[in-house]
Amino acid sequence: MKHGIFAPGLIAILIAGTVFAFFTSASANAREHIIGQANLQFSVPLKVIKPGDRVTFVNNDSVVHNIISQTAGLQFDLGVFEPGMQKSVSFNQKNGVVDVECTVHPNMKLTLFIF
Ligand SMILES: [Cu+2]
Repeated sequence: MKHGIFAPGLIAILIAGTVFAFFTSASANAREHIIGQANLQFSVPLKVIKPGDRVTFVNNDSVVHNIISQTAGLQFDLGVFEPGMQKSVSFNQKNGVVDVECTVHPNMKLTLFIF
């Protein structure tokens, strides 16, 4: 009956490996861009990225942020995140100009150019 005990774990490992392989192959050429938030501003006002790239937002402030985009077709909402936390968003195979803002701090603006 050892087989019965180990099978679920083995299946889980196989599934995890397959998922990992899928994501690593899909993002083989993708880059990660780190954009900080400090003093209630993004670390850069604009950034050029490529389709498939990922942007990681790092909260270096002492207050929460909630970073969003309402740009048609390129919307995202990272939700409220605490000082010291980071959240990422991937832009999958789509060109565009993304207006990024913070719902907590209306003066925080960032423009992402994806092409
Ligand atoms: Cu904010």
